[in-house]
Amino acid sequence: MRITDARVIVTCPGRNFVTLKIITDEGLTGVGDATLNGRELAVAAYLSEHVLPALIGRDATRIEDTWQYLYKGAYWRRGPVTMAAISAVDTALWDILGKRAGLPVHQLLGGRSREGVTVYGHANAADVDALLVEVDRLLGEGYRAVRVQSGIPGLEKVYGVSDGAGYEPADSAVPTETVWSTEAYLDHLPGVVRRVREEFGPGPKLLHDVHHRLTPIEAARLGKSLEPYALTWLEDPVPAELQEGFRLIRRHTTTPIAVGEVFNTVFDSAQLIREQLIDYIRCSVVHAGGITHLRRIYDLAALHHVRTGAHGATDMSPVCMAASLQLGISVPNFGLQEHMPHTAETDAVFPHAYHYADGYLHPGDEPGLGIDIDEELAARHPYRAASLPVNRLADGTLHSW
Ligand code: CS2
Ligand code: MG
Repeated sequence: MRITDARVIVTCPGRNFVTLKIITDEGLTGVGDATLNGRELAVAAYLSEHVLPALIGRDATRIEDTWQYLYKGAYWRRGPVTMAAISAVDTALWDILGKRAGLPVHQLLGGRSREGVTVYGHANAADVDALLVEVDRLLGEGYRAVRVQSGIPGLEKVYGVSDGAGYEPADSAVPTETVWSTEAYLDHLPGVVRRVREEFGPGPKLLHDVHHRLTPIEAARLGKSLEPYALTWLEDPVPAELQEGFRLIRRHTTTPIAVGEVFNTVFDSAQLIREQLIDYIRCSVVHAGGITHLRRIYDLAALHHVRTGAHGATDMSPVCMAASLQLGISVPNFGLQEHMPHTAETDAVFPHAYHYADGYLHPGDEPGLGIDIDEELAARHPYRAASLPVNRLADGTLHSW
């Protein structure tokens, strides 16, 4: 089966998405997500200019060889743009393979290991009283796990807390600037989590996303202060370029740690996993080289007691979610899947089989990934420049956002 054509579709049904569609000589097509929030056009150009011309004529069933060809053949290996492009090709080829076999991709990966993919929802609010209402709403919708994010007194904007309908951090063409105070955050957050735990008891899985903003010793302090509330995970406590830095956190606290959403190859997390410095690996299909590479990361994690915690924000398309669920329903070391429901406008562009019910996402049993892109509808939503914010301390020092 030969690849005869491929096209990159950029659309913006409320936010930007980049989708690769691959067409074969047997009439089968496949889709892959190539969305990199704030850098969408970089990936679109990488695909159109440097990848697609080399795909035409290739055997569509040679998924591993194509992955190696695009990774090693690039010479300039790794990085978020390159790996998102490779992911899109890889994901689309798995989609095609499943369709050709008449099987859902999860069946090609070894089949179901669970009845559904347990998801966590987002409870975000400006203050803790409003946060309790949000947690209650999610628990009422059947979520067993809830990520809690709260405003911080004295800070105008805080990660994860929107000031209106919906939450989309890439809110302007030129990055908006936010001000951060680690002192105010560390003083306030433990009390927020305590209130949530007191209100809802030991049952719900509670998570919190630090979003890369602490030093290891600050993260150790926070982890220790949260131990009485038994978090399922503390996410991205510190920027993770220095993987051995997590040893310091581990020395001080038993609060479980999740990292990985900004990682794009196994090398970004290999030390963290091998030394069991983390408990959940959050890499995603779109950012970490597709199904082929992400399953390698997940397999390494499985050997070291590390579970999956796939990133699933709305700035990854439903195509990424569909692919993530194929892995999530089948891997032995599944942990949790993030679930930020897309808008109806987005879902209309990406008709899909997966669905939410009673705290689970179900991938369905459609051949391939069980999703497509409505190209005519996609064409009605032109790209809109949008960048992620930049974060500074009160004295102007640039800080992780
Ligand atoms: C966040 C993401 O969902 C999460 O865990 O860290 O929403 C992240 O802020 C966005 O993906 C950035 O584009
Ligand atoms: Mg996160």
